[in-house]
Amino acid sequence: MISGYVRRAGLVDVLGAFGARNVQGEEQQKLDVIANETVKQAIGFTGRVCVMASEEEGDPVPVPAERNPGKYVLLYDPLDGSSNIDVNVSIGTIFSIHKRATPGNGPGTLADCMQVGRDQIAAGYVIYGSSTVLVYSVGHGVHLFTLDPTIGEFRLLNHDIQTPPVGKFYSVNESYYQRWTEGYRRVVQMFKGVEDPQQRKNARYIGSLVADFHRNLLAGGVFMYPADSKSPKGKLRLQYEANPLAFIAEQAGGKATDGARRILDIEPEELHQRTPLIIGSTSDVDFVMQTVTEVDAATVT
Ligand code: P6P
Repeated sequence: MISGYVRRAGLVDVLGAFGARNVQGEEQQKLDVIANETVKQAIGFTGRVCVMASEEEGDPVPVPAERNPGKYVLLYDPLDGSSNIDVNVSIGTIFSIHKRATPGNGPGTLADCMQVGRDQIAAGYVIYGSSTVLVYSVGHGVHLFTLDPTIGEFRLLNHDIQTPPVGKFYSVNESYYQRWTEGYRRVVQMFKGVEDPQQRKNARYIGSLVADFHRNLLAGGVFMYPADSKSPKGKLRLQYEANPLAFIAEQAGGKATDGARRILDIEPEELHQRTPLIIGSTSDVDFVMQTVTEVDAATVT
């Protein structure tokens, strides 16, 4: 349904700003609102979930008792990268699924939405790119499906994706270079091959998390959105961006940290909390962590 809107964005009146701001203070695009409502309605009526939390909603959305709330919890970013919609750059829907944590079978609560990432039972994303691709895991490997619009079905293309241990790409918004610690500056210099040509990687940054993550998942690479002097907690959200992608990355043999801790071990303190994110090929994530730790420790002293 969302893919249908995205692919006709210029033809039906869904482009541009909605005229309001979301709980993050971001200007909502019309497609943000449409995607959010689509997920809320479609999933809310399945009888599978007891509560949903969305990037576009300030508070969790409990499923009312009369709709027989289910035993699952859905956390989602309905349309990540929406600032790219009007210029036809790939965007995506990201989702994270937990079992309900609170007792009973009534409407779910905020507590159900505040579970640690390692307890997810499923996670994934849909990327609206040259094709519409669904990537998900239920804890037994990562699987990739492509939507066949001629029959309206997702067809399995890749079973049990393993991300390369060493990647070809590094992805970061280098315009923030001046805001980074010395450690991240050194990492990017090394990825440019300044110190050792052997360490050079191709720079690829689309500015749409799902698109950058997906390319690195398949081809190998590391995506970095570090904390910086302007965003001391980073920009990306823990519950419905970092956690689901970290679940996928680890299931595919990759790694995800906030620069110090494993993303999936971070105990959430608020629903929309932000986190720095270093995610992708294991040896690249380890290299970033090691370099940043060593350089910043030396810089501090
Ligand atoms: P910046 C899109 O707005 C988004 O939330 C992610 O999809 C993307 O990775 C990031 O922000 C880009 O942020 O600061 O580089 O423009």
